[in-house]
Amino acid sequence: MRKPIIAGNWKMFKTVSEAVSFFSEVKGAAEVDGVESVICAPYTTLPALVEAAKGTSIAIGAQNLHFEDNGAFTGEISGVMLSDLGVKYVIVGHSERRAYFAETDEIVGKKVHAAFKHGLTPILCVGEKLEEREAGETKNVCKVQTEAAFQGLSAEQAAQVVIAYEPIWAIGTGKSSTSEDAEDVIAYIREVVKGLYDASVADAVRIQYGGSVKPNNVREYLSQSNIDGALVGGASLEPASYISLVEGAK
Ligand code: G2H
Repeated sequence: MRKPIIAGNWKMFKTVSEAVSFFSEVKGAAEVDGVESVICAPYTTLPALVEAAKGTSIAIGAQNLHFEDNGAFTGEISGVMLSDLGVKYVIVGHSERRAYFAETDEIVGKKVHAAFKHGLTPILCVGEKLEEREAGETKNVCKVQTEAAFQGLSAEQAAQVVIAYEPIWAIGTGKSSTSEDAEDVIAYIREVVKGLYDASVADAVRIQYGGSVKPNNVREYLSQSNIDGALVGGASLEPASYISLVEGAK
């Protein structure tokens, strides 16, 4: 059985004091048996959050990493640095990074490898733009992105990847994919993983839905048999809302 995983993606929100105050409110309440709870926060808040999360079951994640370990890459942060902090997860290939920071499938693939090299679990984002959806290209886009990101991974690594299917037109827009549509695409992504490896890897991989997930729709998504969790932006920023999301994944 795959353990449901709720991951908050704070994007570029929260100072250190705001992050610490949030954590003190969700500690305990956002620790629910049988649900994995992850907070992917801005780099500046990670040391304080990792410290605050000690002794809790909430894991801390980053939202990006560079694929090299170190070097002349002004402003970048590497997997070595994240792992040294005690970070457990890292979001890779979020559509905002693909769109605003020119991340290609090739770069995303290198980042997935860098995450594993340093003991971090990647949350790999895939998903189609509105025009791709309208052109009937949704599944093909997800297939190409998934295959590129999994290239060169061992079966053992592949089974640990968390995939987040985020239709880009549903991100932060209040428009969410229906749970049936999301299930259809996510079941297809699982088939893609099966094609790359085998049924046991495909059965182990956890696939989240992301895009305007809220406390009032999280249960509906998670009731679908292939949807194993949610990657949540806006609704993960308030403590009460985050707690409801984790409870909703029970
Ligand atoms: C999609 C999601 C989190 P939101 O980016 O990754 O954001 O829940 O605000 O649509």
